[in-house]
Amino acid sequence: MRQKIVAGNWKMNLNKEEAEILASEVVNMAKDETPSDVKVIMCTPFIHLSKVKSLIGDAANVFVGAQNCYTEPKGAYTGEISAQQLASYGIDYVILGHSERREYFGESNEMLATKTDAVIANGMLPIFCFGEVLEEREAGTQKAVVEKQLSEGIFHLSAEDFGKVVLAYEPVWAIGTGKTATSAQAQEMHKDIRDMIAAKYGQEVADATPILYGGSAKPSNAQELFAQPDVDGGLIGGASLASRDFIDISKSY
Ligand code: 3PY
Repeated sequence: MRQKIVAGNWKMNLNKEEAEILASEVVNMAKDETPSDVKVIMCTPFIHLSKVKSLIGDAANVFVGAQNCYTEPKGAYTGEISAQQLASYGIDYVILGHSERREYFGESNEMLATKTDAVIANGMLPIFCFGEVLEEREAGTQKAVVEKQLSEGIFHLSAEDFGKVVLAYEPVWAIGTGKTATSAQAQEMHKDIRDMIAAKYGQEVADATPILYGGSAKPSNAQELFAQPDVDGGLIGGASLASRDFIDISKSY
């Protein structure tokens, strides 16, 4: 049985008060309503992490994640936050390689490989994002694109470390566009990804790797997506900013 995960990517949203209200609501609702075998993760802007962590308290199925970290542990890198610093706050997960970071901040697969190492070396778990852009899908090259992102970004890991990674397939054409991949398109790619993992690490590791779908997932499509055999959960953008929607998604298995 693979871990079921619903992770919210708040992106650059919410002020202090809004963040505290949302996190408190999510924690209370997740305790009462989310099935105990589903992990709920809130990936917040850096400034909210510590407070959200304290609001989670002893809730057993709720976790906190960052949305990025820097490659280096410390030093003269004005404005950056290291994996080491995040770990010192007890942060559980770190999103790496979201398409917005790849596109707006020029993050390469090589840089993401270093960030992945830093996250794992500091005892946290990476949520590694990847996916093709519209032109690549239209050209039918999506599988090759994804394979390159995985081989250059995380296939350098040992099997033991790879076992700590959560994958998030996010077709870029479905992010912030309101377009979602059909459940059949998601399943096809998730199965291909699992086959790539099996070819590299063996079937047992592939069968144990959680692969989330990301890209305009919401309460109205989560059930169909999560019903696919190789879709283990979601990385949720806009719908994670509304506690009711987010928790409904966590109940969509
Ligand atoms: C989206 O759902 O749009 C996302 O980018 C999730 O990370």
